Amino acid sequence: MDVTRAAAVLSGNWLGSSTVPSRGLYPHQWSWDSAFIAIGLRHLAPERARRELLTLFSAQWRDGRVPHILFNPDTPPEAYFPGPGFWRAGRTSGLIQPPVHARAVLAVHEAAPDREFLATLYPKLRAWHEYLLGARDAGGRGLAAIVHPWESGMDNSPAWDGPLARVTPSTGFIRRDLTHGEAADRPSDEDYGRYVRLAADYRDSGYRDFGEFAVEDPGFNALLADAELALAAIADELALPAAAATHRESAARVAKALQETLWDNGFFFARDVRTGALTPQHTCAGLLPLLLPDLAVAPALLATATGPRFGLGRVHGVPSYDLTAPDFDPARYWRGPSWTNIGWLLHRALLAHGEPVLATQLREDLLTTAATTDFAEYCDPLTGAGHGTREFSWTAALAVDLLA
Ligand code: 9YW
Repeated sequence: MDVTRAAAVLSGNWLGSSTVPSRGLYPHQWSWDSAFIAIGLRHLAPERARRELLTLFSAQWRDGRVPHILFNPDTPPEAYFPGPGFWRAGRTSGLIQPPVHARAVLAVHEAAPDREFLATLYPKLRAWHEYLLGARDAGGRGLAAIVHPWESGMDNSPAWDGPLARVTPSTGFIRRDLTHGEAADRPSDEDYGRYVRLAADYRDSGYRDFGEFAVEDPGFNALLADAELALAAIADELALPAAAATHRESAARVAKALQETLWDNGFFFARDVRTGALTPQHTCAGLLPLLLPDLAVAPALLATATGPRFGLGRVHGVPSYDLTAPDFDPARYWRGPSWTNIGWLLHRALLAHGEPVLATQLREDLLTTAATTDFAEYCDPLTGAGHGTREFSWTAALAVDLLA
């Protein structure tokens, strides 16, 4: 793959102080996208990588949350729904996305050391993690709960079908996403109506209450534990050893809670906090605890990753959903397709757990697919065909990182 082409995608999507995930479909700044984008940009333009993250954190709320979207004031309001008028939260949405930012900040610093950048972001990252481990601990189990499918970053994951069934869909809004995306590649109208209902209820509670949807997601919490480890490394860099020790302890607590409460019969499942039950679907979120270095169940989880459900090494990327499930759909968003960010995370995880051959194979496949699909948003794991929007920023950014 040619790094120049990936760099051109990122330059084309750069707005001056942040990068849009895609010019047409996602014309604002998204939280976890920016973290993945910065991880690629650090090799091309470290100043832009720092700016990307600083811009996002300039929108952090007083309670510590990092909003999932920071709206670009120059984008016409009809370009994206739900826009700022819906959220009534100034320039941002009121939801969050997975906490991959500390990892990104550390990675940017490692590529281009800048102590001031670290010192500026360290207290903000701390406040962000404290919000997640405090206000978001809906179940009292030491895990952060998400209050909306969008917060998982995996919008229409089959794991949300059960909890979402309780929600009455909103009607009477216009979907802007279908202007830029194929309906067969996107969430259904009914699911979209439920997303809008949940978001409106959360907004009307002042962005405080746990409503009908409260879920402990293994992917989100694995990324949180990993982020606490990154924050510990940042604290070490800043010569704050006591703080570093606290972050390591916190990472260990989250990892322990994950293993004690979400691991069942060879896999990590999401818990529906309302019913107390684990959701039965095997999704790629359940593979993300492999990011954690001391994971006792890693061999069993690796066996599931390479077995028939995810076919790692025999398919393209990492399927977002169980290949053997009757409702597996190779084209529809998070119900089957492979996404580059999950592939990139699993590549790291495989290296951490002594699987260099599989890691290299995954890396080569991710790079080939990025190049042949013009940096598609996601791909069919069985054929490698591109789906969703093209010239997608994190596909380009993570390809740059895999090439470096
Ligand atoms: C939407 C921007 C976002 C990603 C999410 C992805 C999608 C937004 O796009 O959600 O409008 O549906 O699911 O992970 O951050 O790229």
